[in-house]
Amino acid sequence: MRTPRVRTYPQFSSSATLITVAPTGAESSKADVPALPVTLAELVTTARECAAVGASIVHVHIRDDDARPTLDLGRLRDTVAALRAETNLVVQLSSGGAVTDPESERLRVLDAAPDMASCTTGTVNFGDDVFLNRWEFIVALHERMRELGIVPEYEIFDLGQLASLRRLLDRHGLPAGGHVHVDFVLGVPGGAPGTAETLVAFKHALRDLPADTTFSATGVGRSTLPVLLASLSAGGHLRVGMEDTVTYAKGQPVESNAQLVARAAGFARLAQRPPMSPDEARILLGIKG
Ligand code: KMH
Ligand code: ZN
Repeated sequence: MRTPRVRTYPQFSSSATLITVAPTGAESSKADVPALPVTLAELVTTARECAAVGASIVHVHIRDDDARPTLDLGRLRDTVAALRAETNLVVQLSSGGAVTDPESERLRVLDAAPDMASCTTGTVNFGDDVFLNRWEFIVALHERMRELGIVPEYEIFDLGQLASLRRLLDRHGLPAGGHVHVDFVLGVPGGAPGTAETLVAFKHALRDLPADTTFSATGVGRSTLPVLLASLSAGGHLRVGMEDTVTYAKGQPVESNAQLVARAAGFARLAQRPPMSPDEARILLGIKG
């Protein structure tokens, strides 16, 4: 009997899935979401649990003693040290902070010397607020990360931000590590919607960036699953976590970040793209040390 020929597509058959967990964010309050990790001990426990079920990067926002968002440099340094001591995860600090954080404090986050930091390449409406990212500030973040050897994750909330990223790389060079990795953050009220159509359009726009550019995607709120499934099927990576989603299913609050990572890892295995280890993530992203 003739064996049927099967065409293989590299991104489906061979590449593992990078799973980032964004456990806290700056928007939900502990009073509204009791399972949110807000202390350093809670964050480290969450990170360990998420690593055990398939996460390789942790995207970090921290809180003060009253559980309010803070960019306190001492706390950020302690957080980086504790996550490094207790996990093998790639530590990515948010330079976005909260919408109220001044540029000077957002830039100073880099002095905590994480492996990675986020960088958004444009301003976007953010619910009733504005997430402000002026061109000069984007350039300052990009250049400081190059100086310090911190690998950026470009967080993209709308399509024009990919064009700005191209302009940034053309004028100011490739990021530390030489590899470009972007994360599509979809479904923010004011940004691009969290749909498969958006994901495909954004992926298409990557043609203007270096050929080996990688992408992950996250869908805010109830767009979590459509975006996750679209990203997996399009050869992308995943971000999940309580920064983006606090409802697991209709009427069912998320119990823990590990619950979301475990679900993402399960889908990734079904797609025959199992979760990648933190060390594999370091190689992919050009993270040294
Ligand atoms: N909290 C948002 C205003 C980032 O981490 O870089 C910005 C944000 C993006 O979460
Ligand atoms: Zn964030």
